[in-house]
Amino acid sequence: MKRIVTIQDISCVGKCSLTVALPIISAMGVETAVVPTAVLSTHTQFTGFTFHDLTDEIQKISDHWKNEGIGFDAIYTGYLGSFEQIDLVKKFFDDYKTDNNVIVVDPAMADNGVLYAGFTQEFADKMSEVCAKADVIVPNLTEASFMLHEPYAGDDYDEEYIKGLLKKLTELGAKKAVLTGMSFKEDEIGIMGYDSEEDRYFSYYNEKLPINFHGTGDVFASTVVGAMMNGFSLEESLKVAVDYTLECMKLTVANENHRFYGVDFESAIPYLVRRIGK
Ligand code: PXL
Repeated sequence: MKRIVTIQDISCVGKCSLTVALPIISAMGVETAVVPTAVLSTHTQFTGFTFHDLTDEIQKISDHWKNEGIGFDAIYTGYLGSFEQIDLVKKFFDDYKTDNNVIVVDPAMADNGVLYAGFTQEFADKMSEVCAKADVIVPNLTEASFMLHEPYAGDDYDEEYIKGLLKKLTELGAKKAVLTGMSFKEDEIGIMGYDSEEDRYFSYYNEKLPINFHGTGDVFASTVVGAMMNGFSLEESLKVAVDYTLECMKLTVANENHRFYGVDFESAIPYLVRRIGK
């Protein structure tokens, strides 16, 4: 069985970060080790959330695993809470990267043109150092714009502009860059990516619903990692992730009692498992 490690916070209520990555990747038949970087009562879109920093644990956990001879088929990072955590994650990559594993970075720090609570342009610059070490990065347009010091284009962009951003993202150092939430037709949304080693662009779109939910980026990135660990190519994995994220959103809309803070990814897990042929 493949084993991955994901490094991000645990928001105890919120349907994001570890409470999404752990169930989704596990459901895909992949052992999912975790490095919790902080414990929050909820994600930061709530007011009054508590925050307990676990930065001091990161190196200790990593050192113990080294002693045990533990390795990973993928290293997947999401929301990170501080500059120091970013330095520790970069070191973790140096310690655990091999010729046979893959580093996937979701620079989860912003959406809809704004940074999440507590983050600054300097933090976005620091996050691009994590992206530089990745095989695959999956920012949304807001995150990419902050990392590249580009004005946020909102809905006002075309393919040429996105291709330019993708190329610049790989120039930060990542081998492959994927922009999520890309929409060039009113009724379609999906991804556009660039493979710098093959100098090739790719894209995939599915139905666009007239609604946005929090946490879909984490559902998406977790699914990409899980599908790759099931032997899917990156492009096939991105398709699975777009389709599953849409399925989660559809089931959320259909549930009139859905939570306001995240999607019903749990209800769509049977779809995901069927989709990857498990
Ligand atoms: O979904 C990304 C995310 C992860 N973790 C925390 C967050 C957010 C987004 O707001 O606040 C703590």
